[in-house]
Amino acid sequence: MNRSAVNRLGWFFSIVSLALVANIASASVITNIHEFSVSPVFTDNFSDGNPPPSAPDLVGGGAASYFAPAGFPSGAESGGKLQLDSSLGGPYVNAIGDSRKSQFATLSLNLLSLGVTDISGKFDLVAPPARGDAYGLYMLGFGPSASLELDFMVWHGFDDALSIFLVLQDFVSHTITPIAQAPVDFGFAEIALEFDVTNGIIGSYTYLDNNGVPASAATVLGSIGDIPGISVVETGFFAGEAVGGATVPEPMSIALFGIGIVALSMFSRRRIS
Ligand SMILES: [Ca+2]
Repeated sequence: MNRSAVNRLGWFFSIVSLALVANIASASVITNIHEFSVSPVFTDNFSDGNPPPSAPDLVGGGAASYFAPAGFPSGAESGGKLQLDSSLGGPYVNAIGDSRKSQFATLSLNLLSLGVTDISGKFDLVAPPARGDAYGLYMLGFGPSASLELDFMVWHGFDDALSIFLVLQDFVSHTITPIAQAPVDFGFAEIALEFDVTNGIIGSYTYLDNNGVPASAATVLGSIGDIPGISVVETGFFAGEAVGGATVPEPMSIALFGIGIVALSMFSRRRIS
């Protein structure tokens, strides 16, 4: 296995895995994703009954596939929705080594080579049930000098606050950096999460009605510049839960946030598309 493959495996086994403090009550996160779009090359409407790793072809007919190591059970994709259930996922650790259980699907494409401008997902807007639970989108960056995961998610925090949360995990420096956070309005049926990658990476969200039609204006949550040393960028969606046993105390998580913010300041801007 070459170094690149090792790096990628490291990524996949540490994916979507945010957990920071003690007193974790594990609970499965269950929601539906209705659409996953990587504009302008790919859209999955989850309408053919074949869950990931099966994927629609790219626009123009090129083959695409998901990397979904835990798989999805038959029947998970039904009626134009794919059910995400963290309890069916595998065990992983996050950038600071806390245990997570996540079900996810990564679109196995190098976005850098495809002129991608926008990545979005539409989800049923449910409350992640327990501390450390989340669902949403992520982007992965691989390179000789960086191993990064940007998570954009509906998050049940360790202070019990429910929020829309943009977070950067660095698996080289072992830091987790919060980028931006906003309260969730559960008065809507669905939420669209979107990464605009045309100039740095901008995360925005839009509330939707139960037909997936926008019911609010798009709101920019936060942004980061592009990151040097990244040679491959992939993206996907997930549901994940914290697994009991983590013992990092609350003040430690605050200290780690501070370290992460210092790490972030070292990034320079670079277009990824
Ligand atoms: Ca399908």
